[in-house]
Amino acid sequence: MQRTLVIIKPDAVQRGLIGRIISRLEEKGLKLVAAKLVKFSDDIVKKFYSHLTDKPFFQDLKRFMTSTPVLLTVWEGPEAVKVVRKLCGVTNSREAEPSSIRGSFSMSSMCNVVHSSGSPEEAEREISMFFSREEIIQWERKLEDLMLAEDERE
Ligand code: IDP
Ligand code: MG
Repeated sequence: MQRTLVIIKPDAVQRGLIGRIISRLEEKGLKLVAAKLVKFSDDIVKKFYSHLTDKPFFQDLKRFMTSTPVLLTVWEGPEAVKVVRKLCGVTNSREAEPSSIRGSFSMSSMCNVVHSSGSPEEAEREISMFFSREEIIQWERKLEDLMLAEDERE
């Protein structure tokens, strides 16, 4: 089953939105398989956002991402990466679908409440940055056969 990383960012943690964001993902049918509260260091931000270090907004992004702990979560489901990207909405929250998480909770292109992995390869790299194998919990969801067809449960 595909996995994706969702980070609940400092703005959402400060605003008390953790529960509402997690609810959206749970309600959709994604399965939570790992979670951890972490305070990012400058080095982690540089490594995590290595594709952005040359951007003019990078210093602000680093300050933002290190300001408050973030909640790291891993979710599982068929096509989880694509499904969760859609649920989150596009980077600039002002352009995001109003029903998406960013579209619902943010007006910013930086303080956009969540991160989600952009591709299955990115998801694997990001998850392995923060979680060991033992920290990803395999558990049986009792309602699985009511939520997914058999060929979607692999
Ligand atoms: P993504 O989070 O939608 O995948 P990326 O381009 O990977 O978008 O950028 C990572 C993060 O960097 C964004 O979520 C946002 O917090 C910040 N960011 C990206 N582009 C801008 C910008 O133009 N201005 C300010 N912050 C930005
Ligand atoms: Mg990205």
